[in-house]
Amino acid sequence: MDKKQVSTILEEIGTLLELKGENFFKSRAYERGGRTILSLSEDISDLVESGEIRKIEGIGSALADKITELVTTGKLEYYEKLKASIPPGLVEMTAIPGFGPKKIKKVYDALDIKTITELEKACKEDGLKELEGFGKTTQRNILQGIEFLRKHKERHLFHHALMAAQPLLEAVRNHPKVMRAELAGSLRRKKETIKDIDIVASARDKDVEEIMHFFSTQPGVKKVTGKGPTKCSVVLEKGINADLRILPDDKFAFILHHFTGSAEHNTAMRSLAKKMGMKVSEYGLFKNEDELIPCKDERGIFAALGLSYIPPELREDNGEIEAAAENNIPAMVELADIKGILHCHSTWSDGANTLEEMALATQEMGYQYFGICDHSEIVVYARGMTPEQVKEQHAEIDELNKKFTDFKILKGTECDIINDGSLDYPDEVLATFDFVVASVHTNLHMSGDDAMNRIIKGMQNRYVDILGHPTGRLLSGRDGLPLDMYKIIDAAAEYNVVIELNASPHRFDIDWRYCKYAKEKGVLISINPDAHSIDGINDMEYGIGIAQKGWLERKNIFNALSLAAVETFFKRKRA
Ligand code: DGT
Ligand code: CA
Ligand code: ZN
Repeated sequence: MDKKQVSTILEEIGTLLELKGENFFKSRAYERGGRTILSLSEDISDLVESGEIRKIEGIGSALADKITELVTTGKLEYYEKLKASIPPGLVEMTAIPGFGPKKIKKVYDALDIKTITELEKACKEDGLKELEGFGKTTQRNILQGIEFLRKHKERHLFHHALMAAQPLLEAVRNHPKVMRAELAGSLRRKKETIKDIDIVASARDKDVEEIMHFFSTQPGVKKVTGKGPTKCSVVLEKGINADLRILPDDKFAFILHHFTGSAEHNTAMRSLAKKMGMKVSEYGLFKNEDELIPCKDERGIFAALGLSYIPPELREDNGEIEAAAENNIPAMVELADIKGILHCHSTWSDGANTLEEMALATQEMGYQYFGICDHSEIVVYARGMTPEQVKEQHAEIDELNKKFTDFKILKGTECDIINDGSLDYPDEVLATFDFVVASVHTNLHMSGDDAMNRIIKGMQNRYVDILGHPTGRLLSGRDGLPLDMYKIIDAAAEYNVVIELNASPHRFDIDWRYCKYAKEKGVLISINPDAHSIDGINDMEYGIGIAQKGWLERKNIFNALSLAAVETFFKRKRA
């Protein structure tokens, strides 16, 4: 069991304890323990083996015992028992945005509401009104939350699906009778959320049965839901469905292309083929009705249709076929192009690692600069900083910077844009930072016009360099502000503001669908991890995937600029 898995279980225990109404400090200890584990740079099994786990601050002996049991046996009896003692519907309710364990317990205790369906019915009938704090507005918010959950329930966050898919793909690839195997579907196209995992493979007909059996008995497979001559469907532990398709190797290019999709891209490919007197589908590429044109790989299919290679990320029928026909598919940005990391948090606000740890990790990864952006005062739940604390942090940065050569910590802030569009710090305080990321964390239920005015006014402040996660959406929790992104991009061009592409797989905000327009308008995009721990910096890789999906090239990316160039931008911006 790795750090992430251990941390998830500890945090879940915290939630379960809260649902049981256990001592607040006890449940917090588990949640905090979960975060601590994630912030460790050492390998978790080494720490357990050497007993060092017992010496870590914030991990008491009860927690250390449980971590040891988890890491050595892969299971935890305490957790299993705890889970069994709570109606599963209550745990499901914790996924309703804005409806936390305390509220769930209150409703359960008073009205014996055990499932989301019962909760929904009660809210519709104003059945919670007798409970303190559950007036009409709260009940309406709960109903909206349930609706959001339903809409998104069928989809999984990209990184969850990828982590579930990778070991399966590896296993299939390493099977001696498998010739080729690849991820397909939305996962290969790096979409922000994933309905199910698609894997395609090639093998000889007589081996298919054996490979399917091997696939369906992999660790992590919970249930087999379908088996046919070429397809095997399973459900994984996390509730994610996965399909494996196996065909002879001469069909591989066609099934890989077809099942990579998107359906819209496939449709456009089909009409192009038709125009050229050909036919393309999962069965092959044909001319003169049924004469197969052999293609060894996808490149061959595209070439036969007069197209250059189209990377999977672009296959959304968003102009890729026209561009490929003119040999005009751009070279998309890559992780290696990124020169520095901006917008991260530390223990100064709600991060798990210290500023120094975060900076050293960034330097270690080979970047030139690290822009710390802890929260501003208004975000109380994230321990937003007072101007006094900002001064202290700046003194620490000055000291740390003396130690570095060829690397620099930039003094940044993630300053909230409050309701009326003004910034949470006055200009005198903003002026003390090297750069300012402005974003929204509060009042995300605003209406269209108010939301637009708020963001645009925020961007007009000359100290604002980057608009952070523009809508404030959470892919698993809330829609965010209803912004007209085209107008926001126009405003960014007018006021010379960079727009963030938040690389956290929970956000991916700005949405990739608007990146091409930003590119046309000459608005630079900064790919920022918004990391709250060292591990979070690795989200950059996901952000790069989304940037590629948005057709962004190196020249469109702000933090692909050198340290000197970003510093010049910041200085000119406020001059
Ligand atoms: P999702 O919803 O995240 O699973 O997205 P995909 O793209 O993985 O969709 P999925 O799993 O339903 O199907 C995989 C691919 O198969 C899809 O991207 C394109 C192809 N495909 C599926 N249904 C159709 C269809 O009705 N027409 C065409 N042209 N292609 C299809
Ligand atoms: Ca799929
Ligand atoms: Zn942030």
